[in-house]
Amino acid sequence: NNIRVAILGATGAVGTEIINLLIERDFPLSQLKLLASSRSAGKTIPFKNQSLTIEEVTENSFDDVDIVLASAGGSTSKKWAKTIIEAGAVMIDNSSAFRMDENVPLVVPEINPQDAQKHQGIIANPNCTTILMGVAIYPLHLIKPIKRIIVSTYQSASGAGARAMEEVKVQAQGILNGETPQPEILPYPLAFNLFPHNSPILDNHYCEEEMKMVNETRKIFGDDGIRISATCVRVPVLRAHSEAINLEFDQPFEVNEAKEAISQAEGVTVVDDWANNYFPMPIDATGKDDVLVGRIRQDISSDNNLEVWLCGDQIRKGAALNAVQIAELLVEKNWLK
Ligand code: A2P
Ligand code: 11C
Repeated sequence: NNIRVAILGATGAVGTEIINLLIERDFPLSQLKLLASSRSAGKTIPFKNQSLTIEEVTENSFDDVDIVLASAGGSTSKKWAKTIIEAGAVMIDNSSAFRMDENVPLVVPEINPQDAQKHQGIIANPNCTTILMGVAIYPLHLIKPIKRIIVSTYQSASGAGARAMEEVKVQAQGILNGETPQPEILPYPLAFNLFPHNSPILDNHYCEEEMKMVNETRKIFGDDGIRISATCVRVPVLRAHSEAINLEFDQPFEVNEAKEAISQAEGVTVVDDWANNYFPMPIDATGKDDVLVGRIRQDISSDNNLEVWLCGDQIRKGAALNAVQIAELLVEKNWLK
């Protein structure tokens, strides 16, 4: 065990899960440094049979580190990227800060592991909705190229961070007690409600989250020609995202062949029980590494289209797990430098 890792944002929803995954997957650590803001400095977090102290991130935090797993938001990633690279570490960044930078590989290990080798100090972890969709549909794209994707998402509170998850729980309890919800982290009450995704609206009337699905999917698949339209919605689920996806090919795709291809793929479990109307649900996806995929069916309105439904743990495969898999890939292939 010889890899020195730092987690930037170690107290957050994703950071906490990264710590669990490093233990669970027996990552070859020689040192683990937990970094966050001054708000958390001095707090302790249990790690195996020790207790690790959270440190405030400073100029010298990365001097003795090989890999930085960053999940403290885009501005924190931008602030520290140069320091991390100059210290000789590789930053695996969960934020959107560098994803579309042409010098930064955007990697889902089940799809484009080879891109990680080209890094110049930063590798970006894609947006959660993009990762979950990608692992589910890439096996089909390999057989018959996908021409167009229409996707609607049902995104959990976890995508907005640990404090948003807490807000929904407290809100639900309050509403049951007859109180009027006063949201602080999310823009509107989410308990017993839903709303179009809370990321900024762009000039084309899509929100940032929707355009991430468009641009990031094209970059990961290495195919700028795929036409994609997304509608992203925040729903009162704690930590797994769901997606309804319509895929268009330039010829019919036989449903059984599609189901077989998805079931053979890494990182995916098919849950497709028509007899019992039992398909992927967020409660079943929560805490699981695999993306659950089902309701794979012919689109009755178009011969060349399939419908697919999925649920995936937003914090695990959607963020922390994908980042840890990238770290494992770098170690395994000796691509750290
Ligand atoms: P802190 O707990 O000290 O605020 P989440 O996405 O769940 O909201 O988590 C965000 C993570 O990013 C937390 O670990 C948080 O630490 C960390 N963080 C936020 N702002 C900064 C900052 N300016 N510098 C370092 N870490 C930060
Ligand atoms: C959400 N996917 O569920 C978002 C959060 O680009 O990493 C993460 C945004 C990002 O709200």
